[in-house]
Parts: sequence; C-alpha cells; structure tokens
Amino acid sequence: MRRSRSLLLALAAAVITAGLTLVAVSPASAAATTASFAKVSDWGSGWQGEYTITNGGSSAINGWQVEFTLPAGTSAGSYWDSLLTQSGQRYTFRNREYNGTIAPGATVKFGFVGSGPGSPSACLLNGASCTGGTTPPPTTTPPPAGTTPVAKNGQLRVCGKQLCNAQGKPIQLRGMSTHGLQWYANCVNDASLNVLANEWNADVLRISMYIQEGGYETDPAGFTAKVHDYIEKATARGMYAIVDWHMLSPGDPNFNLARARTFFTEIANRHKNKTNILYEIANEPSDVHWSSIKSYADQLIPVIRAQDPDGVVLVGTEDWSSLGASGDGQGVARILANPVNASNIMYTFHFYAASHDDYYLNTFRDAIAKLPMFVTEFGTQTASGDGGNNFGQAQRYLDLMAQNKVSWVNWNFSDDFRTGAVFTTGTCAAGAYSGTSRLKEAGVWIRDRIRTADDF
Ligand code: IDC
Repeated sequence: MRRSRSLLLALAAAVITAGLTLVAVSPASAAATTASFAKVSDWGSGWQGEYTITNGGSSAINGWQVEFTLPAGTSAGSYWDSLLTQSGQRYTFRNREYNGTIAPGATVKFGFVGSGPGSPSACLLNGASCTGGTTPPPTTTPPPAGTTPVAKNGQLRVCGKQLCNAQGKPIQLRGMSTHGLQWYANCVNDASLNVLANEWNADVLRISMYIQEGGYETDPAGFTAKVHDYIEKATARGMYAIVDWHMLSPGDPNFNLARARTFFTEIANRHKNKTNILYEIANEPSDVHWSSIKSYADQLIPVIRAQDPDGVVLVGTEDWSSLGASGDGQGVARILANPVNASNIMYTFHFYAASHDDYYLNTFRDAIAKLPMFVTEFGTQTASGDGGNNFGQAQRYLDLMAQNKVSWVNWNFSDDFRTGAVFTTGTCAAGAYSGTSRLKEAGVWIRDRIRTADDF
C-alpha cells in the first residue's frame, strides 16, 4: 500500500500544526549499510514511522529484511512498500517484489503507522545491526501474543489421528481456498484477506497453485513469488497457510515430481521458521494406483523435511482425493495396507455435497476412524463447482467433521461465475469484500460456518 499524496500532505500539515520536529533515530553513517528510523509525524496516540535502508556497500543488495521490537503497549498497524510478519512484539518487514534490489549508494524506504508511545529497538537489517555495526544487538523474541489462530495454536503437528496445536490439544481449522492463482489472483489481496481473517474469522487460507492449465509450469518463478507473497499475507493476519500443489491433469503426481521438488524446496526453505505452513503435495491424483501416489509422497516429503522438519504434510488420495470412493471404494484399505512412509502427515478427502452422497460420507466416516484426515477442498454444489447447492448434505459432512475435529477448507474464495465461488462476478474488480451483499448463496452459508467460535 502506498500512502496517498493527500494523506502525506495532511500528515505534514499535522506535523507543522503540532510544531513537531522530525525525530531521527540511528542515523546512517556514510559508508555503512544501514536502516535508519524516523517518526515523520506524531499525533499523540500514534505516529507514522519510516525506515530508510541505505546500501553503503559496493555491491547490490538483493532482498532485504528489517526487524525490530516494539515495547508492550505499542504496535504497528498499516504499512506500505514492504511485507510484514509479526511474532508478539517483534516485527519483521521484508521487501516487496518491486523494491528488493538496492544498488550501491541507493536507498529504499518503507513505512508504517504505529500506535502507542514507544519506538522500535533491537533493529536488525538482514540479520546485522541496523546502524552498520558488526555485532547484532541482543534480540528478544517474546512468545506470540494475541488472539489469532496462529498466535493461539503455534506450530501444529499430527498426534494420533488428530491435528494438534503446540500445546498438544486436538483442534479443528476452518477456512477458504483461493481459486487458481492464474485466474483469480485479483481476489487475493490485503483487503480481501482482512475480511477473511477479521470478519469471517478464518483460521486457514489454502493457496491453490495449479501446475497445468496456465499455472506453475508456465512461469515457475512468477508463481513461486506469488505464493511467497500470499504466505506473508496469511502470516501477517495470523492465519495458517496451506500451500496447495494443485495438480489435476495429468492425474499421476509423478508427472510433476521434478517441478514439485524445485518448488517445495524453495517454499520450505524460505518459510521454515514460520509456524503456520502446511504442505499439500498433490491436490487430486486420478487414474493412478495408490502405490504411485505413495511413491511420489515418499520421494517428495524428505525434500520438504530437509528444509522444514516440522511442517505438517497433506497427501492426496485416489480418484480426485475421494479415498477411492469415485473408484472401487477400496482406497482406505489400500492406504492402511501401504501407508506413506513418514510421520506428521495427514491424508486428504474432497467432496462436493450435491454430487457425493452417503456412500462417500460413509467412506469418509470409515477413514476418520482409521487415518489422520484433512478436508482441503469441498463444495456445497456439484463436483463441477457449479449448479444447485445441497446444504443439507453439506451440513451432514460438517457435523461429522465437527464431532471428530477434522479440519476443512471450502472451495473457493473468488468471484468466478460458478455457484461455488463465494463472491458475485465483479466483486474483486470492485474491491469490496465486506459484509454479505456481494456473496452468493453458498458464500453466505459458508461464511456463517467459518465465523462461529473456534474451540482452541
Ligand atoms: C474447477 C474450477 C474451474 C476450472 C476447473 C478446471 O472451478 O474454474 O476450470 O477446476 O481446473 C476440484 C478441483 C478444482 C475444481 C473443483 C470444481 O480440485 O480445481 O475447480 N473441483 O470443479 N475437484 C473437484 C471439484
């Protein structure tokens, strides 16, 4: 977000009226690489802060990160020209795509609005002192405070057949999946995610990155950067992020194994210190034996674990993640006879309530009793993601999941024309996501079921 010129002028006017002088902390020394902070205005209850990063070295900086601590009672709110992640009172700002490179001698600025009386301390620029000294100041990383799903639950792990929080308590996450990023990236932004996190009270965002159909294979770097960005956005709002490798056709996940190795290595490496990442390694395998899906998982999971040893991995199942219910119905038995060779994993089940009757529900009920399960995708309509809703059948699935604390994610958080997209066509271009006036029937229904209180 860039501050508008008029707002800057208004803030400048406020500075003049209040007779304030600019407070510069940690000034940059000429030859050093520094991040210096200034309160460019202060209106008593809050202030506008600005960091100036100066490259005093002889080679370009490619990618920057500025982190600091704010004292209790002081917090940072909106920000611009950076991406924010927060852990308790420790704030970490990273470059955006457009300002990550700083040539020798050049500067880059980013800013944010602070509330409360305090100022940043213990500042680090790319891990070194912001004043250009060689010894980083001691940093304190207080335990996460606050009430967001991630602040409350921390790093998740599979305990028995349940998904458990850092305190070992079984929990259920509920949230939304994006549509394909190649089509509906315009529905995933600060405004829409603020609504998802703060109005819908979603616990989890599934980032659905197709591989084919104009997805990852056409621009690996571009799609990887998008996923990085959405992970930061989910993290900044205290939501869990499922990184969905949305393979669909061809249905054999091994077709994309080399791409998956590259992608997940980079994602897991970049985000390994976060507590909110889940890795979904194969959206919907089809026309392939369980043994091939297992073989794929057995090869890819160690690649992820080499970077991020404690992230939960979600494994797709036979026949479009139907546990084989769309095939011969023996999928659960085949998994039990030949499980994936890793711990801290769950298997996925997808359903579309207007297509998937009691046979599917019973298959799923059987699986819940025997395997750790996560529903990473479901719709209240038919499997095309379109057509009439069957809310009665959908509610039966939801009741079963609530009883058993099975986490779920609904398809999809976009304004696609089909009934399964929560927003009416044109909502994302208009940029107005709040309330219910822009929601389709399925959107109103699912919002009500995501908003109810969590049992964390
Ligand atoms: C659908 C999208 C549609 C797209 C199609 C092909 O709604 O716009 O053209 O995929 O990729 C799934 C898939 C998911 C489907 C969804 C609805 O995971 O990609 O989205 N669905 O058909 N499995 C069952 C249903």
